[in-house]
Amino acid sequence: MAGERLEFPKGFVWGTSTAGHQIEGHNSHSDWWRFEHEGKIKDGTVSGKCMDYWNRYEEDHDLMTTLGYKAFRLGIEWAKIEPDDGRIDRAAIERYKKILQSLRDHNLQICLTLYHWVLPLWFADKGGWLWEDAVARFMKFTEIAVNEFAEFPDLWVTLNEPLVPAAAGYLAGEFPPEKKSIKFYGKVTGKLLRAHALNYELIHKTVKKGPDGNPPKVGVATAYQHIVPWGSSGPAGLHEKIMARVFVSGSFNGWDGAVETGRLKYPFGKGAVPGLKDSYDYCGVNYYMRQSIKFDSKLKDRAFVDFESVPPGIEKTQMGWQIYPPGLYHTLMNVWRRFKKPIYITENGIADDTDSQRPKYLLEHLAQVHRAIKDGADVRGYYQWSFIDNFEWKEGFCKKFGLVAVNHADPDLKREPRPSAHMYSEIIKENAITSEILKKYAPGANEGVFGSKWRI
Ligand code: IFM
Repeated sequence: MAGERLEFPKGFVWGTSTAGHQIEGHNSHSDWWRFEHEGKIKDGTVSGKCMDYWNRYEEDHDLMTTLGYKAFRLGIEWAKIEPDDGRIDRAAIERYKKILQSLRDHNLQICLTLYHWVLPLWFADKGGWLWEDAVARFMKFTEIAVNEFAEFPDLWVTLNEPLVPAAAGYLAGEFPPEKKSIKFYGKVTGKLLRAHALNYELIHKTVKKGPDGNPPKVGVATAYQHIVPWGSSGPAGLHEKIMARVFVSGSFNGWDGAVETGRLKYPFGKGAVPGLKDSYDYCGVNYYMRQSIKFDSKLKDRAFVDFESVPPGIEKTQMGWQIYPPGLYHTLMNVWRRFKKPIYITENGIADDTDSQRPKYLLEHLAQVHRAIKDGADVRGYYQWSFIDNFEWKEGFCKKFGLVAVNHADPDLKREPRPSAHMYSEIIKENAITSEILKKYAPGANEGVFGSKWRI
């Protein structure tokens, strides 16, 4: 075992990932802020001052550089920039510029997300994404943001996981605005596809050169689960196979298919969308889990499908998600075959308050990234979710995704790197997973990293 190494390509981008609402704090005037104050968060918390990144960004960037991290993904909050309809808060823009400049000063590459699920209250009250002016008004905001922040991003993410707010907010009724309608899901997704296409064009028109002197790199951070049928026998098994296909084609295949062809299909709409075809300069992959589609006769209102069950022998995270590293490999290979564009893993991580699973999770997933690169996929970078513990939407603060622990209840909000934060530093320094790193942090991962365990 000693002396083994999985070497990454020279110049591989090693970063961490976050989103505005989940770490900044001081976010009011938004649909999520209202939702939190209506008591809709499972652990009863509200985002409040959150991790106060808004004020402590210098300290956080210092810590990133001390740890040797090379890149950072962050988001901007529309509700901070346009808290009331048509009122632009200059101070918020200036603060974002300071944050971005500080990242530059720390020599950290910047990946900037324009939309990560949160809407200003005034916009939500007009109907959110269902409002007929939704796309036009979103574009007014992004025009300001793209002009103001043009010089900074190495990577632009127009939308984060667009199918999540569409499905959780308009189909499953779990996120604001808590609607339950396939028609709304389709309509909202169609609008998000249009919004992406328009932003792709806007960024290319506005920004001639990125920090590396080349044209800007624009994409979407897409959530891909590795979806498989559970494998029951008889009619239940047939239902599982059919539903697995339906989910794949109604979700990321539907989204990616629309970007590939430039055309919308049911349930997202129909016809061509100007500028949509081929509107990825890179593919952003967010991968966390496998989902096994299991027939359950009791779940009539969910098409008799149980998504949550975990097959025997598979470990799960504190979110209840299946840990399945080869799903990342298959996702990367599928995305590569489909688009033949550079790929960045814009998110991958685990909720684990004690850091007992994270080192192994991280090593085994990175080994699959390495495997995909070896098999020809042009994977250029990896952003671990998350740099620090974050406000995890409906779960509140109880789910800890951070490499760096922050206790929201601690008045000092002290930053304490978990062991995996140091392990990540060592991987970055080596630009490789080595048997020494593995032995030090997660000896149990040997078969899943250097062995054949996950070569499936
Ligand atoms: O915290 C989220 C993030 O906002 C989007 N992707 C998944 C993460 C973990 O659930």
